[in-house]
Amino acid sequence: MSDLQTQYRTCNICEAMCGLIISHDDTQVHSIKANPDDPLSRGHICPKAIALQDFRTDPDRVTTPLKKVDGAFVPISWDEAFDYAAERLMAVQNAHGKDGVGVYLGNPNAHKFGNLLNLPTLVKALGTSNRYSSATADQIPHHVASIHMLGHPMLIPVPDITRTDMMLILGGNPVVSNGSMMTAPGFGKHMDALQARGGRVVVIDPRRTETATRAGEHLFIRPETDAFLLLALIHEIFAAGLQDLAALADVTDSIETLNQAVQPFTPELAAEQTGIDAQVIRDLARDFASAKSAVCYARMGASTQSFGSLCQWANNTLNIITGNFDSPGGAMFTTPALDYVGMTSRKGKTRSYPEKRSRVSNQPLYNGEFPVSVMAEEMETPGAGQIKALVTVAGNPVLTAPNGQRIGRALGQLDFMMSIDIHINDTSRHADLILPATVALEEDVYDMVFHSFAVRNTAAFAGPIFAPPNGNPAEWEVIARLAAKLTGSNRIGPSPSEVLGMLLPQGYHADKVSVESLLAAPNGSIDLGPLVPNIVDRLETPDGRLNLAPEVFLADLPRLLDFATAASTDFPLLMIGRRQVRSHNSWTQNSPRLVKGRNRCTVQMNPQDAARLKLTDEGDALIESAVGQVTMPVEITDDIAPGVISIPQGWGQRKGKLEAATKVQTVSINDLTDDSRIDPISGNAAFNGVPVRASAAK
Ligand SMILES: Nc1nc2c(c(=O)[nH]1)N[C@H]1C(S)=C(S)[C@@H](COP(=O)(O)OP(=O)(O)OC[C@H]3O[C@@H](n4cnc5c(=O)[nH]c(N)nc54)[C@H](O)[C@@H]3O)O[C@H]1N2
Ligand SMILES: Nc1nc2c(c(=O)[nH]1)N[C@H]1C(S)=C(S)[C@@H](COP(=O)(O)OP(=O)(O)OC[C@H]3O[C@@H](n4cnc5c(=O)[nH]c(N)nc54)[C@H](O)[C@@H]3O)O[C@H]1N2
Ligand code: SF4
Ligand SMILES: [Mo]
Repeated sequence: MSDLQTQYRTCNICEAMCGLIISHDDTQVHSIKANPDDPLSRGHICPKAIALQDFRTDPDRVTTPLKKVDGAFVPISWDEAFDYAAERLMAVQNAHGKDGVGVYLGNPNAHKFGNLLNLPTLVKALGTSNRYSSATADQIPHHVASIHMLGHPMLIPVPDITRTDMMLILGGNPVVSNGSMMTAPGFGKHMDALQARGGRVVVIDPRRTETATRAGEHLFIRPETDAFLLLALIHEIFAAGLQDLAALADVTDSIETLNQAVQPFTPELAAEQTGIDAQVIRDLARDFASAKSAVCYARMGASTQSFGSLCQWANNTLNIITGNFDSPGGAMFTTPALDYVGMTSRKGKTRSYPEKRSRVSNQPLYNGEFPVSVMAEEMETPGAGQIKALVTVAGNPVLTAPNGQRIGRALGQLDFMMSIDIHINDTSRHADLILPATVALEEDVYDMVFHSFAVRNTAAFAGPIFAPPNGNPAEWEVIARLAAKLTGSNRIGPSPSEVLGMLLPQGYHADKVSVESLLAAPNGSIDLGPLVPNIVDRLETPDGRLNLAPEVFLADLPRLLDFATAASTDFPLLMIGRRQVRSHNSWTQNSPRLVKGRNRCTVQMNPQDAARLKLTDEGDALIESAVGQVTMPVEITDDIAPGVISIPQGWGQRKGKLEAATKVQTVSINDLTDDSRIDPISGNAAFNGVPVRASAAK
């Protein structure tokens, strides 16, 4: 055994960026522990971080390029692999035009700065407009609200949870997810501290979540009706004359237009739609507006639904009109060491949105990407611009996109498909070529994205601990070499750490933060302090002002007013999703230490519904939607509202080489979600509120 060494490192599985202390020798990890002195995570860790070592040694990991020959994958050399990729992709583009090749980028890319720096070069080399990512399964409503109100998609307000006196959480479960568009490791402890200083947390969710239980205050809401609630809160604040723009009064436009627009959204209407009592809504509005500071935070449940964009607009608006925007204890903006907004400033530029519309069903394109919901139809529908080949990088849309089975069928019809992935998963198994990727401990780590959404400004960088297997290149280099091959060049750009060295001097903390100072930081991380007010100088709208009532949202209000919650007779239940502490999306389930124990892929159902449907905890239920069906164990609990069922996301790995390490077959929620259900403003998938029916499985 070689000498033991210690590395301070950020976990890059989820958005929380927990500080870790990793003890290792040259060949293996000895321990992975929480870093109590990390200025952001302050000793928080979750079981997934321990599994970082498993992803490296996973026996099912792809460690050489694999080419499909007569239906079976055979190892080939890197040179052969790049030649084969370029030959087949170019053949498709020669026959069908540039758009004949589609590209899908999955969630792990957002956590790997080498990928983020090099993927734009690959996408440019492909020259296709058929671009997709997991972002439209996740968060486009947040970007759309920021674009129209603040002028830049990445000016995302973050709840200042360390100073707030009241927090309203809609459709997020940060005790489990550790926050999203809100990097808040150890959220539960933040919540405890908030309550200990006399503050309140109110959780609004169709499920009494782990966050709701710890918060103490919880209100059940009927799925997809959050916009009614948020607009009623705004309505009530105007009615009580409690609106106050505070420091933003001089830069904010259209408050009277907003007041007029929310007139129809009374607490009584909201009560009818949401199931929350009108007086409770009135009290909540007054408490929120009169709290010393308060912040409303709406996430997945409120953004991946049919009114996702309206929710995010109303969420910002509620914070703004109560003086809780860009002010301590409210929703604030980070000043990150690597300033992505500054690097991509839109100041003084006028753009029209959506940037484009999709070929088959006319859905909007934001941030250069079409909704993943239309990817299947773009592969299936003949004509100029049809996708005939696909490149996926760190993605698994067969399990993670709505109506995943349809995507699987469409992948089977392609002329060519290739994936860069660590696994032969439910998506990459359709590929003709798989290129292996390096995993976290084999790479540099600097978080380019999530420092921008963090509840405190910090910066951390660490290098690789282990060499990749078989002398493989780092993933950034695989991406860069593929791009170079496609453009007939043999040069690739500088390494990610070199690029970081060039970008940090342009950021907010150039005096303190450089690659060298980060590597020398005693805890592996530099503390850059609490969030500070800054938005007035940073507004990126063409006129430099904050718009409270963009037309795109006002024009969607009639659709909300028409929304009928009357359950369909064929599909009387509403399905929502959930996340679990010991899994991350669809890919950590191959770590035995994360999946051991009972099968967690259960359908949660209220006792009233179970009794009516004659379902018990011992039996399985058949769940059917307009697009598919699954059979799964039932978990009866009054933590879920009557009329609603919850199924966890990320399961359903097929039996075979890469089955979930559980001994039972699990199911994919996305065999049930419907790709025709989207938020029309943003194109984001509406995963929540899917009409379904349940019965005892035969
Ligand atoms: N019904 C429902 N569906 C959902 C959601 C939901 O709440 N409900 N959530 C949505 C959300 S928020 C998201 S972000 C998406 C995620 O959707 P995806 O990004 O499509 O899925 P992931 O499971 O994150 O899969 C990532 C893939 O990356 C591979 N991988 C892991 N690490 C690496 C690496 O370092 N390099 C490479 N090249 N590959 C790697 C894994 O093998 C896996 O195949 O799912 C969405 N789908
Ligand atoms: N452990 C773990 N952590 C993760 C992930 C993971 O897979 N596992 N994934 C990461 C990713 S990619 C993301 S994007 C984040 C997401 O982080 P969160 O936004 O916290 O996501 P969820 O835990 O899915 O929480 C969504 C909540 O919305 C509720 N909900 C559903 N429909 C509605 C509705 O109509 N209205 C309201 N008010 N609530 C509703 C659900 O019951 C659920 O509690 O988590 C990240 N962190
Ligand atoms: S919460 Fe878990 S997975 Fe997320 S960064 Fe922290 S340790 Fe990693
Ligand atoms: Mo996500």
